[in-house]
Amino acid sequence: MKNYPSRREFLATTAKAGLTVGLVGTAFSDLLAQTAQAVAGTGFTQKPLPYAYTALEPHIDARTMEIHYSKHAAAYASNLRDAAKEEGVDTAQPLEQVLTSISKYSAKMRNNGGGHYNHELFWSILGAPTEGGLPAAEGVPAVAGPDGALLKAIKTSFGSYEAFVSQFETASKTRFGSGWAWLLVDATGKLVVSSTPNQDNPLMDIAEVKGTPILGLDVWEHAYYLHYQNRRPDYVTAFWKVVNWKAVADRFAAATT
Ligand code: MN3
Repeated sequence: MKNYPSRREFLATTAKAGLTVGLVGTAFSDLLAQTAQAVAGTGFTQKPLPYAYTALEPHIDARTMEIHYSKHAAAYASNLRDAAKEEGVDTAQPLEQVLTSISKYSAKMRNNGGGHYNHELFWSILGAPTEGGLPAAEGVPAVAGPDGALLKAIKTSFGSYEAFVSQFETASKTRFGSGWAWLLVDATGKLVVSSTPNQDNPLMDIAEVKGTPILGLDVWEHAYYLHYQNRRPDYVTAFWKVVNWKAVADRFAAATT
């Protein structure tokens, strides 16, 4: 699990945080080590959704996307900033830094820090369906499946793409109550499927299976109930139609180089 920001990005971040003076006399490699968990540096505020609410139809409907992004996810971000204020957490650091030592923080930080991170990742790995739905121009086009180094790693870790899909679907369908299914890169660089309850995720020090998530599926009822009601398995199957595999491949590359 290696994720080092470039020196330029690192200096830009620290300068913004007013910490540049503090760098004097500290080895740059030590500072890099401190930020080694940063996965593209998730902030403490919501990024704009990278496509229209309608972009994922018919697989994920616009009303669900609107409520999910503008109400549920917005609340996690807002409550995370409240928790950061209450617990004296520097919001200029990547959120990943907090998540990797989440056992030291409150339940409010765990639930909302995880909630915000998980949704930011989720929006980023979705894209307009390759078949059906609206024209790709209205959203980031999804890719039919993984290729290149990611596909090779999936085959090495699971035997085949189909075996990976089956394992991921089982994790999604059998997660009791609310939670997430994940494809993650573990400490040895291997791809692993896991699931977590509530808003926990594999970055957290309390997670049973730890690593860097590169693909996640929200299986809370709020993510699918309007369109699929109790049929979580149908939502899980439809998910593959709207995965932006280019974004997953970028996360894989960042987690393994
Ligand atoms: Mn959700």
